[in-house]
Amino acid sequence: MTATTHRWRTRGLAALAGIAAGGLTLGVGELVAALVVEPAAAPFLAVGNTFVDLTPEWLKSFAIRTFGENDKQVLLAGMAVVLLVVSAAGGLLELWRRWAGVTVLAVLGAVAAAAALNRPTADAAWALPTAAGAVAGAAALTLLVGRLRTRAADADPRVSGESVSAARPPQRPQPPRRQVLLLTAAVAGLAVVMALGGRRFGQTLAEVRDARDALRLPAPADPAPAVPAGTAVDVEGATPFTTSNRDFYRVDTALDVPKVVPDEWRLRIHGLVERELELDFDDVLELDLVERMITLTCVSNEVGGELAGNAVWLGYPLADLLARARPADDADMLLSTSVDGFTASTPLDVITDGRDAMLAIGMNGEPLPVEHGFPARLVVPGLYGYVSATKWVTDLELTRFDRATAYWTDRGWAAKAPIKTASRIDVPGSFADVTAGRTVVAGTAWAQHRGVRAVEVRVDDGDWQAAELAAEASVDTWRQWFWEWDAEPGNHTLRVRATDGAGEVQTDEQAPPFPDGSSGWHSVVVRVS
Ligand SMILES: Nc1nc2c(c(=O)[nH]1)N[C@H]1C(S)=C(S)[C@@H](COP(=O)(O)O)O[C@H]1N2
Ligand SMILES: [Mo]
Repeated sequence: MTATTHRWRTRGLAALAGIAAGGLTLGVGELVAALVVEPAAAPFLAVGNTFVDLTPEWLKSFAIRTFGENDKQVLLAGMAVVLLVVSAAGGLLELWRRWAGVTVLAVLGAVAAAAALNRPTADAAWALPTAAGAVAGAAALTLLVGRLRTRAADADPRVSGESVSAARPPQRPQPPRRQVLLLTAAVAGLAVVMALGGRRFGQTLAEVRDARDALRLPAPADPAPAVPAGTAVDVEGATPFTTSNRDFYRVDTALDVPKVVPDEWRLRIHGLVERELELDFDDVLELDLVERMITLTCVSNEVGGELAGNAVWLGYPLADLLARARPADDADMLLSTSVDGFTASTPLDVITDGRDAMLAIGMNGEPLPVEHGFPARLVVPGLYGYVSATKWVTDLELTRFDRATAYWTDRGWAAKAPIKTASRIDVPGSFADVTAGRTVVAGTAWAQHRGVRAVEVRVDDGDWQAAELAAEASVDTWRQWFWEWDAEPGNHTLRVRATDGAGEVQTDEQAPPFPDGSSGWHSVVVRVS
C-alpha cells in the first residue's frame, strides 16, 4: 500500500469519526431533552423549528408549492445532509489540527443552544441537552481522531515536520485504524441507542394515538343539521362534499407533531377578564357540545389550490366559553396559543357575532386526528386558519390589537383575514384531453359565512354561463357545482367565478396569498378532439 492510500484511509476514518461524534451530540441531546427537559429542547428539532420560524416568505411559499405537505420531511432531510457533511469536515479538521474539529462542533452547539433557548416556551434548561450533547461529541471526537493523529504524525513526515526528502525511507507505523473503526462504530451505535431511547421516554406518538383511540366523545347536545340531499355533484373526479380526515389538508409550523394526551391537557382563559378560568378535558366533555359543518381554508391557498377542506366539527361555542370568564369591554382580540408556542389573533367581534366559532374536540365523528390538533383546537367559520384555527390549543388570552400580535402577523400577514370568495374547476383537469360533445365541467366554490349564491363558467371569451349549484348545507361550507358544456374541437380555456351570498361577484384581480389571501379567477386549458 502506498503512503497516499494510507493517508486517504486515515482521512476517511477521521471523516467517519466526525460523523459519529456529531451523531453522539444529537443522541445525547435527544436523551437529555426527553429525560430532564422536553423533547422539543433537543438540538435537531430546536434548530429545525427555528429554521421554520425564520424562513422568509418567498422560501416558505416556494417550499409549499414545490413539496406540498412533504415540506417538513424535505427540511429535516436537508438538515441531516448538511449535518453529515459538516460533521465529516469536523473530523477532517480535527485530524489536520487538534481542537479544530472540536471548535466546529462547539460553534454548531452554540447555534443549536441559542435556537433551543429562543423557542417560544423555552427556559434556561433548554440549553442543557445541546450542552451535554456537545461535551459528549467533543470527547468522542478527540478520543477517536486523537488516535489517528498521533500515529499519523509518526507515519507522515509532513505532519511530523521532517523533511520529505529525507534519505532514509520512512518507517510507517500506521495508526490503529481497525481499532478506531471499531470505536467509531461503537460511538455511532451508542448515538442511535440514545436517540431512540430519548424518543421512547418522551410522550410517544403511539401513546397519544392510544389515548385518542380510547377516547369516547359524547353525543352532541345540538347535532349538526342533517346535510341536505344533493350537496354533492355526481361527477367523477369532483371534490367530495365532506373531506375525510385522511384527505384533509394539513398546514402548521410544527416539525414534530405536538403530542398531548387528554389527561394532561389544560386550557387557561385569562387576560382582560373578570374571572380567570382553567378547564381540563373532562370539563369540556361535560359541556353541552354542538356539531357543525364548516369549511376551513388556508391563506396560502393559490387560486385553484387544494388547501381547503370541509368537515363536521364537534365542540363548545367559543362565545359561551369566553363569556364564563366575563371579558372586559375593551378587549377586542382573542390571542390563542398552542402547546408548541404557535399563536393566532382573532377579532373578538367575529367570535361573538353569532357564528359557530368553537373549541373543537371532534372531526367527522372522531376525536381530532393528532395532526389536526388533538385533543382540542379552534375553528372559526369565515376566517383563514392562521388567524383562527389554533391546533393543540392550551391558552386563550383576551387582549387588544394595539397590544398583541401573533405568529403570522409578526411576519407581515394581515391582522384581519376574512376568507375571500373563491371558486375552482376540478373536472376536467388542467390540460386534459376532452372528447367533443357533451362534457361535464364541475368544481367547488366557497365564501365562508357569506355563502355562495351563484357560480358561472365561461369558455374562452364567450358569455358567462350559469352553473348548476348543488344544495347548500350552510353559509359556512363550500358549495359544489357543475355545468354542461357542448365542447367543440380545439384548445379552450374554461374560467369560473362565484357570487357570494351578499351578491358580490368574485374579483378577477389577481393577488398572491401574501398578505391576506389569493384572488383571481381559476382557469383550465383543455384540448377537445
Ligand atoms: N398550533 C398550530 N395551529 C395552527 C397552525 C400552526 O402552524 N400551528 N396553522 C394554522 C393554519 S395556517 C391553518 S390553515 C390551519 C390548518 O388546519 P389543518 O391542518 O387542520 O387543516 O391550522 C392553523 N392552526
Ligand atoms: Mo394557513
